[in-house]
Amino acid sequence: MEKDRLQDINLEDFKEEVLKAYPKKVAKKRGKSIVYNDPEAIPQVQANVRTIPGIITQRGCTYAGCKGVVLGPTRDIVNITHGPIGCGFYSWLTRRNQTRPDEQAPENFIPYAFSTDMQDSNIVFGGEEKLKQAIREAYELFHPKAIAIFSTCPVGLIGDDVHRVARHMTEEIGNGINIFGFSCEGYRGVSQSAGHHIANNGLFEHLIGRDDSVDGKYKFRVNVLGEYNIGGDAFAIESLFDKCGIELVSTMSGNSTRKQFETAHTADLSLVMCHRSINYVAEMLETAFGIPWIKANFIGAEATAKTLRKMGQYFGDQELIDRIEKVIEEEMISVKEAQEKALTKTKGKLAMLFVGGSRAHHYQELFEELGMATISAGYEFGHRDDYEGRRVIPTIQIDADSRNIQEITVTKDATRYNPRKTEEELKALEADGMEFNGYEGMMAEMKKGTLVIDDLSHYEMEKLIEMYHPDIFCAGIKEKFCVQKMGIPLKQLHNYDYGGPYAAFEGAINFYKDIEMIACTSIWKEMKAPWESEEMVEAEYVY
Ligand code: CFM
Repeated sequence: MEKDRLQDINLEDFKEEVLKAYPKKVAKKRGKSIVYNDPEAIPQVQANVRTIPGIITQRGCTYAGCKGVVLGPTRDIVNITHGPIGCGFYSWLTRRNQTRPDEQAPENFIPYAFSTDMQDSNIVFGGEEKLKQAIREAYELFHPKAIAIFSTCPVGLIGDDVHRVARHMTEEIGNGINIFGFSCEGYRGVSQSAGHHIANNGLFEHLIGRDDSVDGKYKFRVNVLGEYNIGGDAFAIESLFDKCGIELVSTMSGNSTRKQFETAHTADLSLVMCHRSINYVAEMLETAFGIPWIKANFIGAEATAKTLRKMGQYFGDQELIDRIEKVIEEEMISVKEAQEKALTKTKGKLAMLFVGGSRAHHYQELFEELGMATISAGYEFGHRDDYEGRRVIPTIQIDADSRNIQEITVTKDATRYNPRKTEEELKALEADGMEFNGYEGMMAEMKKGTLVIDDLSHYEMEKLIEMYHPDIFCAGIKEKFCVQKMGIPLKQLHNYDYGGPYAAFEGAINFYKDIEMIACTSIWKEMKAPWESEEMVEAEYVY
């Protein structure tokens, strides 16, 4: 019966139907972001452009991408928001990025929200003095090794110079403290994506490559970039690496410390989980220090096995390869057991995923393992390369919004540039099927005819649900209760609601169980929104 349902679905009507409601010009623009996929001849999708005013978007701001996403998960850097209190408050802890202090870095500032709490008078007379005072206060209270300052919209509007304040306070405090600022005003880009880029530049300029010490326990040493330890994902990955005998030098930035950033250049391979938020750092590490990078995915049991095998192949050490195979074999026993149990209920169900800039792709793997079809997916702020693959990068138009972000020039480090593999070794690995510096994007792996929608609007989301009744909708807190009032369960794929980890083998098992519970209960059919069960007075506007 479920199979029939999939065949009955006619996604072809969607685009025309949804665009009808928009004014002509808006419909024309939105139309370019709504495409039908063909993995053989991937169509162009409009992405990373401004949201049309008046449309309710899922997106966040540039400050959120810089402070909340990239620097936020680091535990021993004091992150001060220079701005009104709301910006600091709403970027505080809601993402569920976890951390585990240890002897090397016992400090943990994640539970605190540091803000300059700007008032009207600071807007009129300037806020730099207040910022200096906040830094002094934070230092006196906590004696951190590093302090980062994040600019919110008013900071850019009134012209406070956070970089000058950072330099001034580094000198005033001394003691080897590292203070640096980010010009990541909320409006600086079209979404959080600009904030990622600004944060990546800052990591490189102020942290990466400052400490050459190597004190790991294993000889195979890697970075995992774009892994933010939501719900403990990075913990799951690290314990898996431990079983294989692989050293995690740095996660950027889940459960990270200042030292991890500073020693990242001592690793021999970078694995890129979230391509969108951190591909710039991967490239910089390669250019400056000679560390190759590959796209990795630890979401999904098969994807995890594939990534581990790629690591074995890269290092080319038979002992490591054997150990990896043994770990996969052992882990797969409980994975298969959990998968088979879930499959009896989940098979044939339909999913839609609208999340950020990478998870709408990665989680399709897990749904596939559950026998569920993803009929529609999209990113909030992905770029064309996240959809169509990195090969389209040279054809992406640079617009005024992208020019707003500082471009930094990275060159070979004079003393520490050390190509980890020779040209010949890289070529041989490539001939063996290994892909360096590559990402195929979401669309290459989605079925023909599925709907890909960038920067989904609230109206489009309601239409999707009304027309196709998916069994589960994956998005975030802004969408959650609207969708559930329509009788469809929503799984938050940003903070995982209360669940996780979902990465690696252990995470896959958790996901199977959670999705079986959420998507296969009949309770949602009993759900009646107030407007469905109560009498309503309807009226029309009279102009
Ligand atoms: Fe990367 Fe992320 Fe994501 Fe992202 Fe995010 Fe996130 Fe996300 Mo929310 S860094 S792009 S800016 S994987 S916070 S951990 S879940 S939108 S899909």
